[in-house]
Amino acid sequence: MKILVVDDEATSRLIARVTLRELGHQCHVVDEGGLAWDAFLALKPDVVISDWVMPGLTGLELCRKIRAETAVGYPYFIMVTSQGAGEQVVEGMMAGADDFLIKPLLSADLKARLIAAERVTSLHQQLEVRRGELEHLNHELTAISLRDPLTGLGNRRALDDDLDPIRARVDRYGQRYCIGLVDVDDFKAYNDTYGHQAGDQALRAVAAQLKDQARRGDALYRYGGEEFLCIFPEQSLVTAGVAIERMRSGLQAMAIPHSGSATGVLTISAGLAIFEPDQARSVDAVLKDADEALYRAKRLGRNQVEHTLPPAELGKSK
Ligand code: GH3
Ligand code: MG
Ligand code: MG
Repeated sequence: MKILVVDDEATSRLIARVTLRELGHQCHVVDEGGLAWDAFLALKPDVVISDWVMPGLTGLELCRKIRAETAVGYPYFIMVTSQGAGEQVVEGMMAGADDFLIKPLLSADLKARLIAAERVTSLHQQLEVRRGELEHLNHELTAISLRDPLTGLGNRRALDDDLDPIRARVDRYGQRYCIGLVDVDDFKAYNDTYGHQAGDQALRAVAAQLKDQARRGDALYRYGGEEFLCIFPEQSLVTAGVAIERMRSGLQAMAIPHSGSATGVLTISAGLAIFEPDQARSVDAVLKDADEALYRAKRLGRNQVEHTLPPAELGKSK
């Protein structure tokens, strides 16, 4: 173990140094309280053995300071007091000391105390490792709970989480977002013709295509069964329209056979809406717009992108 010894008495320091070295511990010794804190921070010891009365900083003050410093884990603290200082022992333990030794220091006493110190220190280290593992696991579980297992995209829950800050950024910082709803065309027929597993494979291919065509900063989610949602930050209907059109044509170019579709290949339709400041509209209203635009794209024959605004208005929305 790494052990810091703080004592202003030369004999105690010598006994401590010899005993600790003999036991194979790494030992660092300082001869006054004033130096102890810096030495403690530099060494980050597993155990501190400190005299009570010293110039600079008393053992009690040192102990309190160490216990207040949460970033250093849990060093085992042994307070060294003079004979007959029973009350001091209680006060020291209350301040956070784990054990005490009475002067004059005896090598056997010190050895016995260090056995307990090693036990407690290793328990604390195991707890720390376990805590780190749990924290890591927790992060992983959170990530899993936000991801759609089939496509690897964010799921509905992730979208709900992400929409809150988006709403705030529109209100507070005047940012704007385009929202695109994408739906695979004639997908029921695809499943009926090629089977559900092939359907799953096709959904993965669509998700990969959307991801390929998206830019950094765009966010993609699996919105429902064969529906996807794209968020384009700081885009107008025109520029987001270009992006989503690229996704549409990209999928068509993959030419995944689909005998039940008019084009003979798997395609998507999309509806696009904008969420911008000074509109006093809710995200839900914007999603409804996108849904209506998507419905229009379906009605107009599928495999196309529709916006919320008529073409004349689009020209102004650069
Ligand atoms: P439209 O072009 O109007 O969107 O027609 P559609 O057939 O795509 O729409 P509909 O809502 O009638 O059917 C959607 C189909 O998507 C039905 C459902 O079984 C299928 N689907 C939804 N989720 C999954 C999935 O995870 N895997 C597979 N293989 N199919 C799915
Ligand atoms: Mg659908
Ligand atoms: Mg569909």
